[in-house]
This record gives sequence, C-alpha cells and structure tokens, in this order.
Amino acid sequence: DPYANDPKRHKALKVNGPKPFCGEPPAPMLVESFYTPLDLFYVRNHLPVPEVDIKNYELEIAIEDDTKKILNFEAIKKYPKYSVTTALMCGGNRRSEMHAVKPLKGLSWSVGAVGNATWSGARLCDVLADLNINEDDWNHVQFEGLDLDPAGVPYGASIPINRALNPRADILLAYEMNGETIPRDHGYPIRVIVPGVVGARNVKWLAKIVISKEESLSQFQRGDYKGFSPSVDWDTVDFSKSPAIQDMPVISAICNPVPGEQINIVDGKICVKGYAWSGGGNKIIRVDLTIDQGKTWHVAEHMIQDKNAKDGRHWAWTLWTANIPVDSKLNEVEIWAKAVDASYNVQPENFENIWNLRGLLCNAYHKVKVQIKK
Ligand code: MTE
Ligand code: MO
Repeated sequence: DPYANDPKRHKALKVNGPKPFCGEPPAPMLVESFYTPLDLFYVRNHLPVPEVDIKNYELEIAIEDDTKKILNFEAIKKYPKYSVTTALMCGGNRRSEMHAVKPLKGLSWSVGAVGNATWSGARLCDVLADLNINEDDWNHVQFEGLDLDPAGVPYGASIPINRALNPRADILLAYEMNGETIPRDHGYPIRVIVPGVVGARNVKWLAKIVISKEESLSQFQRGDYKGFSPSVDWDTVDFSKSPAIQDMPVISAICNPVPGEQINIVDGKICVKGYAWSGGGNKIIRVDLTIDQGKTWHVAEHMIQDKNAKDGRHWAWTLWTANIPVDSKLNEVEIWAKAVDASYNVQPENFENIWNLRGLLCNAYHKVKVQIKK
C-alpha cells in the first residue's frame, strides 16, 4: 500500500477520498478561528505523502533544462524570512452544490476546502533574484513536488513569470504554517505559497523550480483545473482551449448554521456566520444576506479581516457574522449569502449558469435552508 506511511489525521475531518487522502473540517468549526488550526486544515492530496529526510532535502532551481542551483533546507532558511497570512482554497470548493444541479466529475467538497494560515519562509522573488532572469525572456515558473505517480511523474503546476518575480505577489517558499513546522500533509519541508491563486498551484513538498517558456506539462496544469462553458461536455471538451485557473473569483459561504439545522430566534434575530474571500488580493468589502429571495438584503455587521494587509494584497479570508431579523411565525427560512470584493465583483446567483464538467469555480450564492425552533 503506497499510502501506508501517510500521516494520521484529525478525526473531525470529513473524508472525501481516503487514498489519496482528501478531507475537510465541518463548516461550523472552520469559522471558529481566523487562523485555521493545522490539524483542521483541509487536505487535498493527489498521491501518497512523500517521506522526507530533512538532511537529504534538496530544492533544484533550473532555467529550462539547465540546473542553476541546488538549495538545501538550511540554504533556504538563510534568505530573509517573511510571513504572509493567506487563505488557500481548492478550485473544487463547494463542488457538491454544483453537482446537485447536474452531475459532474470530481470529489464532493462541501464548503470546507479552504483554510486560512500565516505562512513563513523565503520569498520566491528573492531566491530567483540571484539568477538574474530577464522577465521578458520567459513566460512561466514551474513547480514540481516530491510526490510521484506510479509512472514516476511528479505533481506539478506553474504560474506566470510576472507574478513569480513580483515582490508584491508575496509568494513564499514556506517552511512554517501558523508559526510551526509545516505538517507532512501540507507540504513538509517546503511548500510554495502563491497567495490569491487556486490551491492547485501551491505545490507541496517542493522539489524543483523551473523558469520556462512553456506552462507546466503536468496534467494538473494542462488537463484539469480549468473552467468551461456549461454546454461543454466530456465529448466536446478541449482542455487546450481554456486557460489554467490562477486568481480565484469572489466567493462566500454560510458555515453556521448548517443546512437542515434547527435554530433559535434570539431577540427577533438569527445569527449567521461564514467566510468570504476573493482571489488576486481583492479585499472583501461587504457580505449581503437575504431570507426572502432577495426582496430585502441585510449587510453582515461584523467582519474579521487581516488589518495589516496592503491595498491589492488582501490574501486572507474574511470571517463575517450577521444577525438577521426574522418573523417568529416562520417555520423555515432559506438564507442566501453573497460577497462583494473591492472591484465590485459579486457572486453569480445560481449554479445552473456557471456549471462546468469538472465542478470548479463553484462561487454561486450560498443558499442554506434551516428550521426555526418553536
Ligand atoms: N502539491 C503537491 N505536491 N501534490 C498535490 O497533490 N494538491 C494541490 C495543492 N498542491 C497538491 C499540491 C491542490 S489541488 C490543493 S487544493 C492544495 O495543494 C491543497 O493543499 P492542502 O492539502 O495543504 O490544503
Ligand atoms: Mo485543489
């Protein structure tokens, strides 16, 4: 069993796939803390977790086929240490809701394929600065993990070169998560953190960085993690026709209460909690809620955000709380949530019109039906 040496996981994680391990925390636990506890952080593995002996760990840095540098763990730690608080979200977060509209292929994530943590490490731009790369000569920076498929092909992904070299993109070769050594499931010993970008590009167990003309050849860059029109099906899909997802669109989710829960009205109101986030460093400026299908809207009155984030670098998620007035005669209400980001991007209303065959970019209004306790 290639998974026999996988780490132990917290028993609260709901397992969406055992081998490779994919699991998410229950929604109410997710919004209990601004910094997601390490053992409750969702796990999305595509392969067995590699075993790394830190004494032998090496990160290779190449320009195309030409190896320029090999850094061991100590050499990476010698670069100035930076910390960035960012949310990390799987491109398939909330897929189960899109699946409910029309079946699709992919793991059934609820709202928990996201976490928020402070990552610390060397900046990618500092490590690449020593190579004297001319940005105009190259197009992409590829990453490879130490996790290999049965054919020996590593997990891989890439990001555009302009982002990789931009110090304000805050990209890290991280060795700490919330001030602790990164757990094995989350990329020990080194993981690339690309704030604002879909989880899939945040390569764990980083083994190699390649400056290149072409995008990563990895299946996960070329043949997955892309969006399509709702009319594209498995007979007509051409993965070469869609760009790889990078920045994520604006999204929110109601995490407490959960669907079907019986809740109390307190002082004429129900209390609703959730998260909101937008990719690309866009700040969340508002979360709107309705319990009457949009006839009247209520703005979440309390938002927890990263107060130190600079304009255009709002990588962390927003946790929000709303106390919505409810008519006590109602037996059931359906709560809808939508977030608005600093560019006034807003979530689409329903999943029908954003449906795609891989169930990615699932950012429609979150709609949660609950019962009112009498
Ligand atoms: N990196 C490697 N090496 N192998 C992987 O399977 N999965 C990716 C990304 N990086 C993956 C990887 C995907 S799709 C996501 S959503 C995130 O890691 C999940 O990170 P987490 O498990 O730390 O939450
Ligand atoms: Mo993912």
